[in-house]
Amino acid sequence: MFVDEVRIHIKAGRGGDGSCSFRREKFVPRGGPDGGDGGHGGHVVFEASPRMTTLLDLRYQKHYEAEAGRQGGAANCSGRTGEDVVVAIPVGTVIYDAETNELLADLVMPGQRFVGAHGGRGGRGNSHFATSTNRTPTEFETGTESEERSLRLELKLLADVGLVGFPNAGKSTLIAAISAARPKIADYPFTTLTPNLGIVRWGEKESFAVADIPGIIEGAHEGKGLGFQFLRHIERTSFLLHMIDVSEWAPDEPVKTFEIIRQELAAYDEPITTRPFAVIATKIDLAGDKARLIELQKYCAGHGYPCLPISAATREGLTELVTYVGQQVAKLRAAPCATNS
Ligand SMILES: Nc1nc2c(ncn2[C@@H]2O[C@H](COP(=O)(O)OP(=O)(O)OP(=O)(O)O)[C@@H](O)[C@H]2O)c(=O)[nH]1
Ligand SMILES: [Mg+2]
Repeated sequence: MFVDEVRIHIKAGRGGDGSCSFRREKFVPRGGPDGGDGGHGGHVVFEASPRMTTLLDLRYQKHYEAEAGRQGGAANCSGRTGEDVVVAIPVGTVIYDAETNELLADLVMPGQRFVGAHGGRGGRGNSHFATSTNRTPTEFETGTESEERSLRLELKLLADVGLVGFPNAGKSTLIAAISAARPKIADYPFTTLTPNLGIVRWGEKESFAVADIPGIIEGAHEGKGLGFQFLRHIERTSFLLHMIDVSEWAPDEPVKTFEIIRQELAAYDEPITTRPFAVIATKIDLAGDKARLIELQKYCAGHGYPCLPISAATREGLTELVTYVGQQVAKLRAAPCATNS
């Protein structure tokens, strides 16, 4: 099961108390203070792990608590430090404070860590409090309280290219044809219910990552179909492919389809519509007299949008598509702020 949003509660370990103790030695009636310090409490730490692909584990375990520091001991023995709790999360997870919605961390690199809750400090033992006038202090510090907070974690896939389109447009068929991803493909809407990620190799040794997400439909902004729940997975992409079925049996007119998708994207997040994109006319092997393809091509030419016809079934246009997208991604990596204009 794919889970991309969870709420959890974390609590670090409290600091251990300092100790109050005096040296006991034979023939020394009043030994000096020797109370050791308390240990620091453990932290709750998040670590981005490339082995994890979903937040599912955190749906089952919602509470994480690190160990408290131990109390200091006699003979200046420090208490043991509480062990950290390390929570593995997928690369691409964004961590928010669940109450204030403040963005706390965005773990995009494998191995990257974030301390979500700091352990309390250990208190000092009475050996620290001896002065020239008070050689037998009974004073010691208690450990400090630890941090505790509720968090919301969101996984946003890290991909260069996002596939958007109506259900059944051929998104998953394309990702299966150009990468090693093997998503479910079928002749009915909403076959894809969770995002798929595929790595496309091109050129000598280059590659880009593509995210295939469930289809969106008119009214997605009102929650129709699967609503917007998966659009977060194209937020980090730098290039979009608008997948439009131009086969003669396509249920919708291509230009209208394109415009609806643009409106839905704008309703989700206006800046997404300034992102560079190309229009992909899919299923051209079923295009009949090509009326729909020609209509879409004319429209794109009129607006200056790149339009690439493909058939994932016969593989027509796939090499051109992969090379074109690879080049665009390479350009965008070099100049990450470019837009379609
Ligand atoms: N003939 C032909 N059929 C295609 C082509 N691309 C996709 N199909 C068929 O179209 C249907 C839908 O394809 P999918 O790839 O599942 O479509 P999708 O866009 O991922 O759909 P959702 O996951 O529901 O959003 C399947 O029956 C595919 O076999 C193509 O180029 N030619
Ligand atoms: Mg699909």
